Amino acid sequence: MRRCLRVGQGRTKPGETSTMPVKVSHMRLSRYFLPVLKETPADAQIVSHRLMLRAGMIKQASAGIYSWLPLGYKVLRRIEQIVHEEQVRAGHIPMLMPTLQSADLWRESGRYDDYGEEMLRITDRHGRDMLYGPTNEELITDIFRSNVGSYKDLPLTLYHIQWKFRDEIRPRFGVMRGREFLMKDGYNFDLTKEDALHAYNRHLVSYLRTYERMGLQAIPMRADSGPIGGDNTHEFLVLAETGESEVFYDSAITDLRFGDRAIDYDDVAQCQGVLEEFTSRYARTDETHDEAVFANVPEERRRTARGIEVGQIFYFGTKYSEAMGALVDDGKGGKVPVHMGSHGIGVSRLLGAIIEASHDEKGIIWPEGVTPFHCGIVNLRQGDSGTDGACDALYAALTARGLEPLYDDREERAGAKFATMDLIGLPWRVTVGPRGIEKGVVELTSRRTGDSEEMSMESAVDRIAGIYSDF
Ligand code: 5CA
Repeated sequence: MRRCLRVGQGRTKPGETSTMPVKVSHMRLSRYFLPVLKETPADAQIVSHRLMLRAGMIKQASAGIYSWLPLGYKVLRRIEQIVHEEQVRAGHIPMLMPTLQSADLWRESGRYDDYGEEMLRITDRHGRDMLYGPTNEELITDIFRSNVGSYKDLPLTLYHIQWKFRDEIRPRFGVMRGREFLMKDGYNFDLTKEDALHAYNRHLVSYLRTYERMGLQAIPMRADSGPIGGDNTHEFLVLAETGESEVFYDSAITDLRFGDRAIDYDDVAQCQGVLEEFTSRYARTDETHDEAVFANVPEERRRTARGIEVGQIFYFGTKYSEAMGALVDDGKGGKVPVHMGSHGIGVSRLLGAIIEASHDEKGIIWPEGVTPFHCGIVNLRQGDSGTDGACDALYAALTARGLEPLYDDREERAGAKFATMDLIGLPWRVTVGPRGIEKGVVELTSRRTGDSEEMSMESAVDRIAGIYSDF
């Protein structure tokens, strides 16, 4: 192995500072691990699943359980990063809870028996009942009740991004309906119902921002709360023919954008205003659809479609805090159960949803916000000192601007290199060929429009850096 570090090599002795430079390995396709498939996998029914397999992003380990290969892992991390940034911006606090939980907590809430076959139950060597968490209301309520006893510590919203397991009867569509999947789940604790509804609104606003940063339009729709409980809940749906949910909405809602408007997450009225703006039009999943109310929407705006659920927010009051004794001193001499809600984002499902919303017959088209690499570099004549040197210089100039290019330096035909770039969907490609070098230009191509433009290498770097300065 070329770059294998032998044991002891490069180690720093106690008291010594390391002088070994850390060399960031060039992202060259010849050294990367991108196992693209030539054939279309026969068992994948929807385009996002097919493209994720073909682009070497995931590999099924067993039904509904996937390994995340380097390219898929990179996008997963980008999505996770956006979720973190928007949660922290909203004032929510990151933490991490384990995947395996004790059944005892779930017996306290009464959900150990209610959850049914979807819960993966495990017995440890001491005969204790454990489970692989499908969600974390019980665990977080236990953390809360052990550590918080006063209204003075409220409001509090904690969240984590962790793997979940639901033993879905029919895992399908790749990461879209997995058994093991990555979820962001957040939990708010508030003294009053009003405060908890503000937390609900804050989540709604932060989710609008989160999905838009990923290039998605996700519409909040009135939904059913299922095993989580409570009456107040919205699902966020991305419209797509392959979506698993049937949805009914007023088409006027698709004109709404959150955009880059300023938001103060402590401003109760402002957050409530955003909720009203985005939920006053008719938009419901089939679980809560009401034909009589839908009939009030002007006929030309009534739409029935399918959607992918990429998130859900819940306010469920004191359901868990009462069952599990999560009480706080209310400042008036009494002890009251806290008002709670939980708020989920389907982090791994989002990869599928983004691809369903953004692809063409050649492959994926990543929105700039989540792309695994900022651009591709295609060398049309590998081994030619002119093009090789230009590609190295381009690579260095892009990385110096904080960008991450993927350089296709393989000894392949131009057609094969273009096909790979189109399949993996990097939004921008710079093509470097001998004729361009003679003229002092490279070619910059947009994956989305297919438009190409010749320009100097410096201009191409400036252009790409400019595009990403907004993300
Ligand atoms: N405790 C609440 C909120 S934290 C909860 O579990 N909500 S949930 O059931 O709606 O899940 C949150 C999100 O996880 C869903 O909106 C969906 O996007 C994603 N999700 C749920 N089940 C799966 C699955 N089997 N595969 C992939 N993603 C899933």
